[in-house]
Amino acid sequence: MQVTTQVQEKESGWLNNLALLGGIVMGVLLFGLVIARMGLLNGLRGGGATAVSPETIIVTTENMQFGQNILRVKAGEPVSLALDNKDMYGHSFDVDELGWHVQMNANDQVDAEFTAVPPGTYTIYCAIPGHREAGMVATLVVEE
Ligand SMILES: [Cu+2]
Repeated sequence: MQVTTQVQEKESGWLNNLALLGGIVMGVLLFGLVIARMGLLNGLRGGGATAVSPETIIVTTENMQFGQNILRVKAGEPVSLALDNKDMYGHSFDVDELGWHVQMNANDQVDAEFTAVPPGTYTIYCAIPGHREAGMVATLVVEE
């Protein structure tokens, strides 16, 4: 009797190992599928397919200036901004007409997302007193 029990335990242990191995194989296959799908989506993005994640625009603020004089985005598409403030004092990213208002702390990075922008030309500025006058102004062009 004892021997039979031992054999059964050994067999179930072997089955557990097989199940574990199967799980690992499935995991690897799923991972590969996800990677393949991501590659496919990236390939389709240029073809006018619905973008899953918006393109991120990095805007650096340094020495009381925005890194770009002009930002261009597409109307109606999600806009993802990565605001990177390299100054030792706070700034903000404001577009009054679109209701975009983002505060940036000193030496800090903030991510912000906006959507559905009507075409046009808008003024970007920093709302901290004196900063706009000192040159913290840029232009946002929303293209059709
Ligand atoms: Cu500022």
